Parts: sequence; structure tokens; C-alpha cells
Amino acid sequence: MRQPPETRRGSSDAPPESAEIARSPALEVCAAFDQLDVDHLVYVPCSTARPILERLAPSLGARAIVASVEMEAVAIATGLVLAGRRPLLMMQDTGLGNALTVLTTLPKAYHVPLLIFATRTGGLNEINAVVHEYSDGVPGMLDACRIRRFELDYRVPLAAWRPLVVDAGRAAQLSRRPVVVLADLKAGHPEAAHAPPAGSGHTAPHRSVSSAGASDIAHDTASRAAPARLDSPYRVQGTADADTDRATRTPATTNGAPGDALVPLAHFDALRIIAETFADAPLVSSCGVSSRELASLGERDNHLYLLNSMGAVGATALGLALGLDGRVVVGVEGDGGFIMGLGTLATVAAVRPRGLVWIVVDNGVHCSTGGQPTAASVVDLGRLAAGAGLPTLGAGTPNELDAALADARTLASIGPVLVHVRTSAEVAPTPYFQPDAPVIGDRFRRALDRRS
Ligand SMILES: Cc1ncc(C[n+]2csc(CCOP(=O)(O)OP(=O)(O)O)c2C)c(N)n1
Repeated sequence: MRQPPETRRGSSDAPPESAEIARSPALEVCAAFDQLDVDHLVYVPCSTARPILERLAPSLGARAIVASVEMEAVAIATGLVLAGRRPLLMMQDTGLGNALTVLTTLPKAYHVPLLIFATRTGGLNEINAVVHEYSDGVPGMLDACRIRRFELDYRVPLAAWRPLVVDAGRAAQLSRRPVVVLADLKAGHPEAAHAPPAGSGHTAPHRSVSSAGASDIAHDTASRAAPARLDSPYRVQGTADADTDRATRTPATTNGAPGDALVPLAHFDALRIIAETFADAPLVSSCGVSSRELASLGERDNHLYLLNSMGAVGATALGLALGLDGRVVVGVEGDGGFIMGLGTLATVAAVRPRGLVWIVVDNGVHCSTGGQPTAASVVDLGRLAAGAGLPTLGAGTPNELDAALADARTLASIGPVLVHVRTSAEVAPTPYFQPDAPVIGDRFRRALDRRS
């Protein structure tokens, strides 16, 4: 049992000892993150995590990244770890469901250590009437996916919170797998029944969440100044023709060689040109046809072939670009995957990582699953990206692609670039491709090490 503050304080005038300040679950958890030397925070907010977020995020500055959805957060953090960083991932447990496919098929499958701190919903003091329907099943869901979990709630003595979170972080490192801490910060804690030190900016983590508290948070957010919106100074090539015949996928050319437009770019040729142009750059490719076609050109250590994790290419490449401090990183994915992870467009536009070249190879269909149409047969993805404020280059012929990739390399030194490549829907016959994910991950990490 901890001593009461009076008996531990040397004199009434002396500043409180650090051990005394760390007398709430939230502050114990923050102390653990300090001990683990966390260097990035990737998170989707939760109101009970607010005391932790308010302490961590300001100290990390631009290295605190708000993700649009939890699967994206997992992929960003995975990219950061592969780049040699020590990110912490925070989310509400309600978001674990959103993250589960990517969690299991990316960091778990590729043996990437990841510490996830998930705030518990449901249980004591829960005010959300529906969330029990989901949150009661969270531990079982993680168990079913064989993702290790640690649990923290009012039954765990306060003194055990910090070591337990540190243990979870070490377990992730030692096992080279994602590990989840499920922490109930709203259920009250008998040993933390006093407010944090005045002026610390923290609210009592054990208070139950009221609707008044919720509206405070909404107000705080609304009153914050909106970031300046940059108009894209760059051209949008080859993506502007809304009347393009989507059925035949005739590319809209603006700078191709004479006659270029008559020859639609084949999917395989697009990937070959991309691989040749960025021969030495770390490259993340999407599952299905893209990874298969790329690998058929010769497997490369600097290529991270995703074998599932549809929709996570942009986010993984974003994490890598952030972790590699502006080195050119290429993400290659299909239009279906891009649309699945569309929130990442907003995140990339907000975070603006230098070095990121995000290439959407748009064949208008889910080619890997038999050619079912994607929304890109109606929606112009290049315009979408340009609308988000990203420098966007379009291409629909080999010459246009060459030119766009050369420009993209230059522009990437300033910030992220999106290249929208329209191709035909045919794919090259490629051999079955099912390499071992941990081997791909290990090769990729070593390739990055060799270059750094
Ligand atoms: C979460 C998830 N949903 C569905 C799938 C099945 N799937 C694999 S590839 C693919 C289509 C990908 O389409 P696109 O991104 O356009 O790439 P393309 O196959 O055309 O190269 C789908 C739906 C999956 N792997 N993961």
C-alpha cells in the first residue's frame, strides 16, 4: 500500500517527488511510456485517454499522429517500426475490430513488434448504452487471433500499472509481435482518488465520463485554429477528363508522345516502370496482382510485398516515410485498395510527410478477385487526391508515367506526392506467389539498415 502524500513529502515547501506526481493510472502509464522511450504516438482519440494524450502529444509534437481509422494507425505504426522507430499506438478498444485484419496480417504476420494501448469501454461506469454489445467480446476476440493482451483495471494495484505496461512493451519487443494493453481508465481506482497536481493540465482519470465532459472535448476541438490549407501548386495531369470512356479505360493524355494515347498502359508495364525508376527505394506493394507482378520481375529486398492488409499500403508507406526522415518511400496500390483506405488520403494530406510517393495503379476494377468494378470507374481518384491538397500527377501512357515519376521524385523532397496511373485491366500471367511474410519483413528491414 502506498504511503499517504504527507508522510512521503520531505517538507511542506519541498516540490513533490516524481513518484508522488505519478499517482494516477494515467500518469503511471505515461511514466511507463517514458521508460520505454516511445518516440512516436499514433492514435485514434478516446475521451478516457485524454489525460494521457494531453501529456504525450505535446511533448512529441509532429511525432504525434492522429489516424483516421485504427487499421490505418496499425499500418502507420508498423511502417515506423520497420524504419527503426519506437511508436506507441493508442486507440479505444472499439477500434480493435477495425484494426484486426491489418493487425494480424501485417505486424503479426511479418513479426513486427508493436505496443498497443487500448482504452476499455463497457464495464463499470460506462455511459454508452450500446458499446457493451461489442466490448464484452474484445478479450475473446484478441485471444481468437492469438494476440497477447495485458489487462489493467481497478483490480490491479496502482503500483503495478507502470511495470505492467513496461512488461507489455518488452513482450512486444521480445516476441516481435503486436501486444495489446487493455486499460480501463474510467472505472475508478481506490488508490488514485485524488486529483493530479494543480496546473498539470490533467483531469482526474478516474472520474466517470459525463455528457458535459464530452461536450467540453467537442468545444476544445472546435475552438482550435484550423490548419492553413495549401492550394496545390502542381498540375493534375491526365486525370481531369471526366468524359473519359471508363469502359475502355482510354487514358487522357496531356504530354505523351504522338500516338501514345492509342496504346493504353498495361498494368504490368506500369509496375515495371515504377520498379525500374525507383530501383533502390523502399517500396510497399498491395496484395494480389500488384505484389505478384512486381515479384515476377525479380524479388527485391527493398520491396515489402503485402500479402493481405488491403487498404493499408498508403499508411504503411506513410509510417516508413516519417521514420526514414524524408527518404523517398514508394507505395503502390490498386484503386480498390486506395478506396478501402481512403481516410489515409486525409491523413497524408494533414501530416505531409516528405519523401512519400504514393502511386495508385488504377485499372478501374478489383482485378485480383476477378475484375469486379471499383468506384474508380465513376470517381476520379486523381481529382480526389488533388482536392485533398496533395500534389497530384496523372499518367496513362508509358511516357506520361516516366515523366510523372521523375517529377514525383523531385516533388517528394518537399512533401508527399500522389501519382494516379490509369492502366488497362489486363494482367500478366504470373506464377503463384506465397513467400513467407517474416522473411519478407526481415529482408526489408535489413535492406533499410544497409542504406541508413
Ligand atoms: C480486407 C480485405 N478485403 C477483401 C480482400 C480480397 N481482395 C484481395 S485483392 C482485392 C482487390 C484489390 O483491388 P485493387 O486494389 O483495385 O487492385 P487490383 O487487384 O485491381 O490490382 C480484394 C477485394 C482482402 N484481401 N482484404
